[in-house]
Amino acid sequence: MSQSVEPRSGAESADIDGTEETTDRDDPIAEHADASAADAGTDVDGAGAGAGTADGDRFTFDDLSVVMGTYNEEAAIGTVLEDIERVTGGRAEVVCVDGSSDRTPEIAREHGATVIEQEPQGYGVAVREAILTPDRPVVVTTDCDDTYPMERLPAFLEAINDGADVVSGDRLYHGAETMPAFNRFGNHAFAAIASLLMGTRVHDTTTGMRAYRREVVESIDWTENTGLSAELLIRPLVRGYDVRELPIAYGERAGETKLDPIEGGAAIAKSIVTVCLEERLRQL
Ligand SMILES: Nc1nc2c(ncn2[C@@H]2O[C@H](COP(=O)(O)OP(=O)(O)OP(=O)(O)O)[C@@H](O)[C@H]2O)c(=O)[nH]1
Ligand SMILES: [Mg+2]
Repeated sequence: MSQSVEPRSGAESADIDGTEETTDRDDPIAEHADASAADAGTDVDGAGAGAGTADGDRFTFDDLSVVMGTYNEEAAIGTVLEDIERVTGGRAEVVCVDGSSDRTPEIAREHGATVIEQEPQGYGVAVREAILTPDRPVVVTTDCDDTYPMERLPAFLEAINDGADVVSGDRLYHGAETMPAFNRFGNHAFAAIASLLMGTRVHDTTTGMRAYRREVVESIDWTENTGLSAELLIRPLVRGYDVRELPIAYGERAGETKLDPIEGGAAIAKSIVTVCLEERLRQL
């Protein structure tokens, strides 16, 4: 597949405030993606010739890597990897960057995942390694805690095939009732601050589930740790890539959180302000 992922100029295609063509929360792409999710795999599961590698072809699950940081997630990893296998027919590659002291890496290997061992140094250090490891053309990030809906992988791939460079799962659209109230409040506040600073409305800046064209993750230098998720949305958006939000359900976390809400929240707020200002300055 040789679609250009050069950023478009200005806000034309990066606008996700709903005033432009495809990015409104109720827009046709989101609805289309919702519909395709209900029919997991029919449109994107890879019957197409060339498996998305030839010019003009669509990406399939053979072109997809699902990547995650894993840190003592033995309560969830089996379910998450089984869901990915079921939804993609075992065709997506799975990469876990692991810092666990429990059985997480053994379980991951038993499910056929590639496991990269790394001392635990925080979310962003692990996820940066995870997104840069595979060489498949589409990378999806998730948390390994059973909160994100793997059955929506077809919808994410569909939006990439529709031309998106980044597809960002919006947990807050459906209310995120399973999210602790403090976190939910914080996530709304982060999205409001980022929107103000970027001049473009976004609704969930800290989601862990996104799809990226490989060229996007490779063309930007990532600097943040706890705030990496916000950075992975903000830098491509301000640079004019086609970034779209896709409403997703959000489940109850299995196992213990790895994020301290106060300390982590402060780090994320700092990352949002720093990254937004850096990107706005870069535009001058
Ligand atoms: N390898 C590695 N993975 C990490 C590290 N910190 C967090 N993770 C993983 O990154 C993902 C996100 O961490 P979570 O604890 O779910 O953080 P969160 O989503 O902000 O918080 P929750 O509301 O509890 O889900 C999980 O899959 C963690 O296992 C780390 O230092 N090293
Ligand atoms: Mg999580």
